[in-house]
Amino acid sequence: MKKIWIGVGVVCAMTLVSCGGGADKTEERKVADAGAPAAGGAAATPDEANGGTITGKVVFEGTKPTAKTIDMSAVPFCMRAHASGPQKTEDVIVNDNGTLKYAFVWIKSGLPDTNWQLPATPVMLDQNGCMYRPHMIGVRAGQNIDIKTSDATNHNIHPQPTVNQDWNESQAPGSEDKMKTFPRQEVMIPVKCNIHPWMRAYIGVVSHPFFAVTGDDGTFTLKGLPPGTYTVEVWHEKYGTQDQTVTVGAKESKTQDFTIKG
Ligand SMILES: [Cu+2]
Repeated sequence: MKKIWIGVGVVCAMTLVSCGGGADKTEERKVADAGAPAAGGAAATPDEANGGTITGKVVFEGTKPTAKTIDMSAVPFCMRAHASGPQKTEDVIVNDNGTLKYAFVWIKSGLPDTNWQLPATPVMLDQNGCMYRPHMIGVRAGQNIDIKTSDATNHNIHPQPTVNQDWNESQAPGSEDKMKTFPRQEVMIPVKCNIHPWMRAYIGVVSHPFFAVTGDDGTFTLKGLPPGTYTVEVWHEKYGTQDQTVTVGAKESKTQDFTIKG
């Protein structure tokens, strides 16, 4: 426990913006305890029948950036994997309906202090065609991440957290999956591969179940929220973060869209 406190102190010293006030320190403290088992009492699950819902979409505004072709020519295996069409960059994907893909939406603050049940199933992260699939995942603090490789070439998985512990492991073709967890909330952990510099994934680690990654329609739904006032944050790897305050009652559904300017 003492070790965790020292760790939080260091993080606060380095990120003065997010750790300036007393309220933020309380938040950091909760964050530090996110993965710890609760002392007694059954773990809660979101009450989807009686809870509130926050839904919306992440709209992109501006000139749509053009995805670039990734140059994999240095590694013939990787290039052959995309023989039918070159792989494009995934840092900004604007969907056909004008929304953003791979935006991470989560409840940043406002939730009661609850011991939320951890899902038993892991979240999959594959290395396929020398790309991380999918590009972004959301996972609970303490939940397993099943890291697999579908490729006949060596990879190296190198998450670069600032709140959790850094690690760096190679994965050879045909080797068994790696089960990994991050014990502490952290939005966001970039993941690189030391062998293939273009490989990038993002793992959002959250201490509760209310988060989503936008897909091809750019929408998100956070269901089963206890009635309350929440800070909902969207995180995007290129456009940063945006917060909105949303109050939701029991069985109430609120729509809160985000507009990200390109
Ligand atoms: Cu790789």
